[in-house]
Amino acid sequence: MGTISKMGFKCGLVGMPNVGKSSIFNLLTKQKIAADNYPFCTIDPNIAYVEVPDQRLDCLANVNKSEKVIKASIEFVDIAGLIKGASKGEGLGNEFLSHINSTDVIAHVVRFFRDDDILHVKGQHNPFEDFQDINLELILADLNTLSKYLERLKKSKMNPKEKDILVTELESLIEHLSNDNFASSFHFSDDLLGLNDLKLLTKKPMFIIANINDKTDENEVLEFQKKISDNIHLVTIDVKLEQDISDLDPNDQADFMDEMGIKESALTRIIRKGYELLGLKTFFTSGPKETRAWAAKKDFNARECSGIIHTDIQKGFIRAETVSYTDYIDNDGEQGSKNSGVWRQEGKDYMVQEGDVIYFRFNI
Ligand SMILES: Nc1nc2c(ncn2[C@@H]2O[C@H](COP(=O)(O)OP(=O)(O)O)[C@@H](O)[C@H]2O)c(=O)[nH]1
Ligand SMILES: [Mg+2]
Repeated sequence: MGTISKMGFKCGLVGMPNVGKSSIFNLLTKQKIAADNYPFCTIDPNIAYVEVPDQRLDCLANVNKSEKVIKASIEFVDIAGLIKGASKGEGLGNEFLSHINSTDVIAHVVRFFRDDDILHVKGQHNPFEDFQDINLELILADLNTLSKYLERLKKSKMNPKEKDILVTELESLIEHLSNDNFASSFHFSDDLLGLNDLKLLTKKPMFIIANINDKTDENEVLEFQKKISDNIHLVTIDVKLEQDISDLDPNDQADFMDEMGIKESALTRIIRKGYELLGLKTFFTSGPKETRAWAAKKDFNARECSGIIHTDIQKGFIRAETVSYTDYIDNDGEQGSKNSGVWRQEGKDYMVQEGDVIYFRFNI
């Protein structure tokens, strides 16, 4: 991935109908960021741009007396319409699956809350079965993609030796999925990884949002966690409670959370988890005009990071002047960092570190 669009990081909410996806989404949109910071945002009722909380921003802004503070953001998409049979065209079917395809992370919402007034699509309460039903649709969609891909590959004019290797590897991937496994748990060879046009839903990182209420038996969530693979993270949320909190006056919110012993809102935890699973790192730009956090893929070098700010900076990249966040704060900003010799000049290949404060030099 060379240049990326600024708003390119997407987290899709999926799950059975009536599990609370739209309710969670609506809570996220309440934190909607000031639109004038993001003039290129399209207005789509199913997309929310959500700011990533980061306390370091205020400290940086304080050093430079910045007029404006802009947080990093990620995009959340409410993906409705997944039901059993989607991979065979039920419900929104393939249209729905292509929405998931455009996301980078999947947040799988599972209903643990109990409420007789809210219809359960399957007629009975069974979080694990719900979870598996959705997963199976994703696996079936991938199997569909893979068999078409394999057919095309077999007909292609590729060097027969290379082709044979790929065919064998794809066949073992198909077998892996046929045994109800996700592509994310398959060991991809470099050859397979090289197939950039092969896009699989179950290869995307996924985490679970367990939507509970006061009638949920805690053990039920624990039992669920035991049944799923260790590397699938789970965030618990009580949507109704969070709705109540968000309806409070901002000043009362903190008090209420203190009383309830809640350290961080579930939304903050969801946003963080999404950010973490996207494999992102944060770097900062800071000056009197604005202090801003930018999200970059973990393996982005200085030049690639500069492209997140503007493609012109990437094109005319000269160097990155940088210092770690801690050194920047300890030395009271740029001048202090220069005076104590921690301010560095780095070239285009410099691997930007989490928290770096950067000034990019470029010409156009
Ligand atoms: N009691 C209760 N009801 C909920 C909870 N979350 C969602 N609901 C209700 O369940 C219904 C479906 O929720 P919605 O967010 O639209 O689900 P979606 O189909 O997954 O988008 C709505 O009437 C919600 O008010 C919850 O945590 N507790
Ligand atoms: Mg919905």
